[in-house]
Amino acid sequence: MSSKLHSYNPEFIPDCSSQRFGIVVAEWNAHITDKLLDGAIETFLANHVKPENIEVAHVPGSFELTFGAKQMINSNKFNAVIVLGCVIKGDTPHFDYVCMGVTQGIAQLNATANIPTIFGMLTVNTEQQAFDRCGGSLGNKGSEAAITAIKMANFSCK
Ligand code: DLZ
Repeated sequence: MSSKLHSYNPEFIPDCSSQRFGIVVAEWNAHITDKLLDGAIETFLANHVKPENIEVAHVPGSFELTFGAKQMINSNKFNAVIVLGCVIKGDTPHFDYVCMGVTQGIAQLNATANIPTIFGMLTVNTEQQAFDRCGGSLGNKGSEAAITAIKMANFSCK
């Protein structure tokens, strides 16, 4: 089995045909995050998630992803939540603070909530590195987030 999520083997993807997924997307760097969202939705649909079981909500920037995810978790509607964002170091004077804030926020949700939150935020040095990861030479991290969401929604420690 490949260790790369973007070349996953569909045979190893659990049945998620009756599961529900929430996606929170940052509007900042929308030219990138829209592509991450497309990748996530395409991958959910390719793995038999029903379109009506995918809910998308937008927030202004990546820093708001934690709040958006928390609201989705508290709605009790979903089996897993994905956050999608893009922070570009060269364009973001307080890059480290935004990245750390979101990383810690999502980690805290994962440590406390009953459903998983999947971290689909690009933290890159250049716009080109972002393009490479939203459908370019390094795949689509939104798609990888969807695969991770499906796997984690079906996590079992039996
Ligand atoms: C302010 C800001 C900056 C400078 N850069 C980014 C970025 O690269 N990516 C991103 O998603 N958001 C950025 N933001 C917005 C913050 O995430 C947040 O929306 C504002 O600080 C308001 O809380």
